Amino acid sequence: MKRALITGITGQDGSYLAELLLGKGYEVHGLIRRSSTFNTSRIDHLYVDPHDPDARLFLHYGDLSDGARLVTLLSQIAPDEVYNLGAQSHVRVSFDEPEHTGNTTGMGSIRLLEAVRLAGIDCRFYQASSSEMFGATPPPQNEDTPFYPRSPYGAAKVYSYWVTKNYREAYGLFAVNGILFNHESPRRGETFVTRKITRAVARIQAGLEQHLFMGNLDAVRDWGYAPEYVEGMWRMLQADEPDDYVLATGEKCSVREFLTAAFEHAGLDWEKYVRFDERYLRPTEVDSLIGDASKAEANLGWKAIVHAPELARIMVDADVEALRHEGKPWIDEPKHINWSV
Ligand code: NAP
Ligand code: F7E
Repeated sequence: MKRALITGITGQDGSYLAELLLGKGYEVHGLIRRSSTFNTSRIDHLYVDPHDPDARLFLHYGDLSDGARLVTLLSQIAPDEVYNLGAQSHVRVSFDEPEHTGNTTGMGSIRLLEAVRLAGIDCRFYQASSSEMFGATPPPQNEDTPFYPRSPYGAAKVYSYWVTKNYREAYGLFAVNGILFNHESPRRGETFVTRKITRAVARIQAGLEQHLFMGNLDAVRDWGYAPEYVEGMWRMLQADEPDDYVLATGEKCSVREFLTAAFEHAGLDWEKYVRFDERYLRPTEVDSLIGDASKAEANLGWKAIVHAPELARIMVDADVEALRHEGKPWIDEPKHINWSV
C-alpha cells in the first residue's frame, strides 16, 4: 500500500486529492492546523475512526511554519509521496498579510523539502505552484514563460518553485512543480471570485440577498474544474522522470463572462444586482492568465474537460442545493447552542 502525506488536506484541492488517493488504495496522512473551531468540513466524509482496522486516513496536527514538527512527521510517516498544497492561498489577502504569506506559502515549502531531506526518506514531492507566478507576462503561458509575479502571494510561489527545482538538481529528489491555473468547484473557498459569485446567485435567487459587491470585472482567467486538476497532480508523481507541468483549460473567460453565465443559469440578469466596491481591487492586478497545457497532454495524457461556462453551472447548482439544506441560520441557531450553560 502506497503512503501519501498531504499538506493543505483541509482545503479545496487537498480534499479532492485525499478522495482520489484513498480511491486508489493509498494510506493518506494529512497535516491539519489546530484551530478553535473545526476546520475539517471538506474531509469529514472521508474520516474513519483511526481505531477501525480499515482506517486509511490519518490526520496530524502541524503547521508549515514549524520546521521541527515537519521533520518529526516526515520521519514517522515515511511517505512515498508528499503533496505540498498548504498555503495562504488568497492573492488579495497576501497584500494585507505579506509577511505571513511569505512565511507559509514561500518558506513553508523549503521547510518541508528540508524535512524530507533530513528525515532521509525516499519519496516523491509535489509542489503546488501557480499561474500567479506569470503575473504580468502576457498569455498564453506555458512552462517556458518568464515569471513576473504581481503580489506577495505570487512572489512567494516563485520562491517555492525555484527551491523545489533546486532540490531536484542538488539532491536528486523526485520533485515536481505543478503550475496550475485557476481551478474551482463547489468546495472552493467562499471569498474566491467564482464561489463568491455562485453563492451570491443562490442567495439572491432565494431572496436572502439583494446585491453582490465586486471588484475588477475585466480580469481574464482560465478556469478549470478542481477534481480534474488533482488527477494531474497525481500523474506528475507517477511519471518516469521528474518535470514541471502547466495544467489549464487553454480557454479564456473574464470575471464579467463568468458572472453572466452564473446569473443566466439561475434566470437572473447580473446587471440588476452587481455593485462595484473598490475594496476588492488589488494594488497590482494580474490582467490575463490563459494556459497552454500541451506538455501535460503529451507526456501525462492529461486534458481539461470542464470549461468555465459548465463550471459556472455546476457551482450554481451546488450552491442552490446547499442553500435548500441549510435552512435559515437564525432558525437553526438555537439548536446548536446549549442556552442553559
Ligand atoms: P485552499 O482551499 O485555500 O487550501 C489551503 C490549505 O492550506 C488549507 O488546508 C489550509 O488549512 C492550509 N494551510 C494554510 N496555511 C497553512 C499553514 N501555515 N500550515 C499548514 N497548512 C496551511 O487552497 P486550494 O485552492 O485547495 O489550493 C491548494 C494549493 O494550490 C495552494 O497552495 C494554492 O496556493 C495552490 N494553487 C491553487 C490554485 C487554485 O486555483 N485553487 C491554483 C494554483 C495553485 P486551513 O483549512 O486550516 O486554513
Ligand atoms: O480572483 C477578480 C480579481 O481571488 C480572480 C487562487 O486560487 O488562482 C487564485 O487566485 C480575479 C482577480 O483568484 C472580485 O481581481 C473581481 O483578477 O478568485 P480570485 P486569483 O487571484 O486568480 C490562482 C491561480 C492561485 O494560485 C490562487 O491561490 O477576480 N475579482 N472582483 C475578484 N476577486 C475576488 N476574490 N473577489 C471579488 O470581489
